[in-house]
Amino acid sequence: MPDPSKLLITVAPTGAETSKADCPQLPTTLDELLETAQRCQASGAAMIHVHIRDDQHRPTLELSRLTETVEALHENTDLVVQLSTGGSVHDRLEDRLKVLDAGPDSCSLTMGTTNFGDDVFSNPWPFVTELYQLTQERAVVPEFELFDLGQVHALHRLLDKHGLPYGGRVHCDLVMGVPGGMPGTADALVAAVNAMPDAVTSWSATGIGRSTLPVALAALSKGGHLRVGMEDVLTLAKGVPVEHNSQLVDRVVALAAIGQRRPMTPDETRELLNTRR
Ligand code: KMH
Ligand code: ZN
Repeated sequence: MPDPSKLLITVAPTGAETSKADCPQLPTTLDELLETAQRCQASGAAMIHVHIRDDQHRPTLELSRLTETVEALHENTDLVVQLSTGGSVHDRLEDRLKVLDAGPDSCSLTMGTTNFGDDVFSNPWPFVTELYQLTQERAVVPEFELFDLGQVHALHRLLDKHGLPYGGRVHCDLVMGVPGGMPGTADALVAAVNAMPDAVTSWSATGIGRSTLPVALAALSKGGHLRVGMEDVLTLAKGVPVEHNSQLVDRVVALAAIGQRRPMTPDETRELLNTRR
């Protein structure tokens, strides 16, 4: 039984949506990613959700770069390494399936197609089931990304048909406040958590943009874990840019302390998620 006073903090430092030109402090090179990862770990993060960039700072799923990134994160940090299989809205489904070849501990797995601002984040059902079965074969622990209530329902369907993930734990992340998905409100969070399958063993939440604080506070109140980072929010307050991902980790560590919750270590997270040793 996991200790309810412990808080898993996942940092999502880069994402695929923000350009380096618009945000020079966004970690886009491997050196910048490692520096961010180390500082965020020191601040209290235990898992890192990784999107990588090419030499021109554009999102890429190039396998050799992904593999090098996973190895470098393992060598230079203790963090649980979760690769994004969502990539950018422009990535091909076949390239997103190949992400698992890079050998991450965990990967994101989005439970359905979502309007994503003016774009479409495509996750057709056959792709979801193929990726899920691949995670089972490759011993990679999926984190189910839930952008709306319908995707919570889809998780019931997936688990009913294809069984539990590798390791037997079911970990979800509510991604809230995306234009096209569920709003980043306490009401939506409670509805989504209450609709989750009984098999869910842990969940975190993240609120995009201005919803980051309401979602973090609601998740803490409801006993959930947190994801923070510049993938999801670029300001600390109106007109105050995030200069480093560790500021976002520090802020939720402080919020959690008020609620008498302490950051979970990477090893405790490996136990929680039952990742491959
Ligand atoms: N960049 C978004 C289109 C994931 O990492 O799995 C998808 C995303 C979700 O960020
Ligand atoms: Zn992502």
